[in-house]
Amino acid sequence: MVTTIRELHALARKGPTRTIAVPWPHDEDVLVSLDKAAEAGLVRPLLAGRRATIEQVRERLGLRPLDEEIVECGSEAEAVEVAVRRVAVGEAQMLMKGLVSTSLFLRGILNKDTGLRQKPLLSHVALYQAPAPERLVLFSDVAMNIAPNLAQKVQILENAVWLAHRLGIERPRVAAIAAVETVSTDMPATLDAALLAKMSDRGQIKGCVVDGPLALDNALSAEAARHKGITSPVAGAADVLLLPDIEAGNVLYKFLGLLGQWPLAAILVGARVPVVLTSRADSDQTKFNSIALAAAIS
Ligand code: COD
Repeated sequence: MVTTIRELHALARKGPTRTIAVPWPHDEDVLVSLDKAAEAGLVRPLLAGRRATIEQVRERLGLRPLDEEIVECGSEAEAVEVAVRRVAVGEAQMLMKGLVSTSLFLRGILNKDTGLRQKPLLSHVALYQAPAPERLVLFSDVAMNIAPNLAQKVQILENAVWLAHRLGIERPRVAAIAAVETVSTDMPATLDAALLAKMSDRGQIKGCVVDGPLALDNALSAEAARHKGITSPVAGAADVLLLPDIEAGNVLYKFLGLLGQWPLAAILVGARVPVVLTSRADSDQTKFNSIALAAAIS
């Protein structure tokens, strides 16, 4: 079982070098992370963008040219189209968002004719290394699905559980997060969370154990759970946090990013290949971690 981001790097290094298509990689953190990943033998970059700009950024950073292919593109939209197409025809085995808007990038992946859909619902998973004791915790969905209904939450949960299994977490403990740990008709997230827990009890959701509603503190802290008198196999020990919507998830994601203390890797699950999807403001280290995660599960 992978329990730290460092172990994830080691797992990624065991696999073959894969081609990673990156639209509009005109960004220091993107290029530094690709440089590190290429050096580690994880990837061979296929860059869709402006060659002159890529070379300028490289020069500014003192990076040497890599063994890579650059496809000249005149716009972000063209770059997304080229990168997605190269993956679709099998010339690249991973995809990574460059300096393009998340919506534009996601629409390219979702395109019914030319995109990369595989599972019925694609979702984003942020994988954090939590401290004391060190362990991996998956947060979803913090970046793609805006206001998922119950059926979509089941799919988001299943995608996160799929990823947890790939990392060797055999029976992930899933916390369906709300603001409180009791069911309240005024708070729809608590109703969905209670239904997900019951679906898990009845075997409608498999391969994991789900409890909810749980508040963030009692999902992650055994002490907080004890304090509130919650008895649950998930409380205080959650491996997966199912966030109620993109607002809750993304605020948490950005806040943890600003604090910068929990190492992070972030990808999209459900497409034909792993997709590295970090925020533009995420560090080169987070981007490298995310490439390693994508490589580890390829
Ligand atoms: N998985 C599979 N299919 C999907 C998904 C999904 N997650 N989302 C939409 N679809 C399908 C729909 O079923 C439909 O067939 C088609 O795609 C269009 O659906 P719309 O009209 O809801 O989609 P769009 O194109 O308007 O929006 C889809 C986005 C993913 C672009 C949108 O949900 C979005 O902008 N999400 C937030 C992205 C973002 O800004 N994140 C911030 C991160 S920092």
